[in-house]
Amino acid sequence: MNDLDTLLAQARDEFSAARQPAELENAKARYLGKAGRVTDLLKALSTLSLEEKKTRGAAINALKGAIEEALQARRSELAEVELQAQLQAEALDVTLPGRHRPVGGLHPVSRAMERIEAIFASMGFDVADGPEIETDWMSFTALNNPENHPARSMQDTFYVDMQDAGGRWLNLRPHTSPMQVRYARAHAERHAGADPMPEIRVIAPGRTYRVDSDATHSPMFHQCEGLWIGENISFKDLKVVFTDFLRRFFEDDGIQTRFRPSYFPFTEPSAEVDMMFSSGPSKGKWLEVAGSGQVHPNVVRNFGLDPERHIGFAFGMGPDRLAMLRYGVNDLRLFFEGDLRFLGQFR
Ligand code: 2NM
Repeated sequence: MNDLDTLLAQARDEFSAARQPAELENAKARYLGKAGRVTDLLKALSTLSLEEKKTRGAAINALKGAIEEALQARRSELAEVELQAQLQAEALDVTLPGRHRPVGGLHPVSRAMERIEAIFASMGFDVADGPEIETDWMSFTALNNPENHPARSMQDTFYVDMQDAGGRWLNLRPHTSPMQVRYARAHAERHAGADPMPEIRVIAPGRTYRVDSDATHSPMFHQCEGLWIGENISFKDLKVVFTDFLRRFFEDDGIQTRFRPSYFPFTEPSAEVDMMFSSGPSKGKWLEVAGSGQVHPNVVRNFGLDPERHIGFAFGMGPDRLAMLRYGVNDLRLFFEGDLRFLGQFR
């Protein structure tokens, strides 16, 4: 191998070793640049004879051409590598599913609550909410529960390890009636001396708590109670109001209701409200949906009103159960587990 062949082999090796275009251009300068090896060879020609110049010059020119060819080949390779890397980096898989922004929605129980509130509001009922931690007097005594009533027991009611400013022990309200009591007392005070006093028409929806847990009971559940007190609001008003409510809530004008005698300390007389759909899977079956009755005179007195003049009805129902009936859910616990596969079906 002559010196020119060796130089060509070296140039090819260095070009192959270059991993970046800039490295390659540096290698090129070492051979073809102003101070490069090939340029040096050409300069050295001046010392040769004319005959030697001819053959040596031709050989150097051939070498130069071969080096330029190798350079060009390596440039193309590096450009191709760079292009492939760029294509990889910017690869776009058009078959991927789109990125969607999940849409939230109201909890089914909230939806039921909002329906209940809208229907009663359209009948002139105010919507009241208030404390979930209550005193014994608000949760039981004001509602005509005897001191030894079993509902007051620690097996049924959650007690809070805390007393209020007056040293009274506190509980998690087992129903929303305390809110009815608060509302009625504030109403009686605001309208003291007004004759006639404006009617009390209010519902109290919200969270309530009892020591109970199975497929149909949750320790936290929802209640909505209603109260209508006027000069002579009777059981027939209760029947009309509640039947109308159920027909609108379930969008079934053929719903029938049945008021079945019962007992509650806070009402007299008292009745369970049963309803029957006019169609659908449970047609022909009576379903218990609420408790109700004429507000007991002792309770009216605890409102701060005269039970001889202020007469009316109250009812209490479970929005959780109404939501189960409306949406066809068979296990109450599904509402409170927070599983989005279940909850997402109610958007
Ligand atoms: C029920 C059943 C019957 C009720 C009574 C009252 C109040 F405050 F007027 F005394 N509020 N709600 C009541 C009556 C609740 O729940 C099953």
